[in-house]
Amino acid sequence: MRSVDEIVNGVLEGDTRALARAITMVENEREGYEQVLERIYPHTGKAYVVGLTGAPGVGKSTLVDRLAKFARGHGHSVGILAVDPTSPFSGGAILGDRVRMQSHSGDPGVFIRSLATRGQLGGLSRASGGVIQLMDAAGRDLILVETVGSGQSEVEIMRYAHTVVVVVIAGLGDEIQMIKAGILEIGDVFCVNKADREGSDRTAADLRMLADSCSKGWIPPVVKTQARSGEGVDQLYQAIFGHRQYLESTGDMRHRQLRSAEAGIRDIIIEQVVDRTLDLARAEQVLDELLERLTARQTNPYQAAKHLLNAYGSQILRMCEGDAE
Ligand SMILES: Nc1nc2c(ncn2[C@@H]2O[C@H](COP(=O)(O)OP(=O)(O)O)[C@@H](O)[C@H]2O)c(=O)[nH]1
Ligand SMILES: [Mg+2]
Repeated sequence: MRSVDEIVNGVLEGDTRALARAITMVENEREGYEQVLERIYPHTGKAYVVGLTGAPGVGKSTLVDRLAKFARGHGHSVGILAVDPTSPFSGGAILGDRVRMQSHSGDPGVFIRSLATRGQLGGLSRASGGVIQLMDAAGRDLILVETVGSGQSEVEIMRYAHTVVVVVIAGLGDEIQMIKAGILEIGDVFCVNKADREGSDRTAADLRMLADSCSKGWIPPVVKTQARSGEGVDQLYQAIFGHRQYLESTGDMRHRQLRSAEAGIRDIIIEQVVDRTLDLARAEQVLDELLERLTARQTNPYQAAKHLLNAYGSQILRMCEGDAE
């Protein structure tokens, strides 16, 4: 196995093989991955991170592919992360993404990776945050993150993005679904893809009204695209960079940076406290007993949670200190 030193140095030199190895370490939580992430962290914060989110099949991968081409045309290096929590391991969606992003094979300026499901709560978001940091430290100028799936994990991962693009198509009733899932609130740019479809103008007009009504400060632009032919992708690119300029000129960039920093801490606390507390309690059969008592209504969830935090809090703190060494 390669040493942490070699991998860290490789990533910082922009070596794509080292970057690929480091990402695999993070994805599989292989021994040393936390050290790698700790060591590269001081070298992050330079990349611009754009998240694209939306229902399966709306054309996110095709758009990402087009945006990457645009960015290459402007001389930027690109990292692409496709996150699909619904697709375990060799799932179809990610394979499809690979195919749709193949136009970059042979261009070392575009680095593509996908992440599939992770068992635990927050695991996918934490791994995504780590991968984004690795690509950033490896010198990628623009990082495009594609997420699909059910509301919560999308929202979590998008906290790592500077600009969030919400992609919809006409005729799915997507708008209503998104309002429900809270996706609409996180959009900085709305993209109505497959604008060749009937009803696209209407969908765009509806979104424009929504964007106008709920915005404070930045009014999210609505862009119509046809990713397959490439039509409108230049406008989408401009809308994304218009948002970037807005963030930079208003000081809102600082808020995005703080949001991303908080997301990083939160994901780790969830792992170290939530998962560890439950794992320890499970291992000592304390959890089973508590659950029995809960279902018998002999205790309540607040009492039970306090009991567990009391019982394992100091042990977990010692474990965290051990990790940090
Ligand atoms: N008609 C039409 N099809 C498109 C357009 N953009 C993408 N597609 C197709 O929609 C399908 C799903 O695209 P994909 O990028 O994989 O969607 P994702 O699941 O959101 O990543 C593919 O067959 C694309 O070729 C478009 O603008 N118009
Ligand atoms: Mg896709």
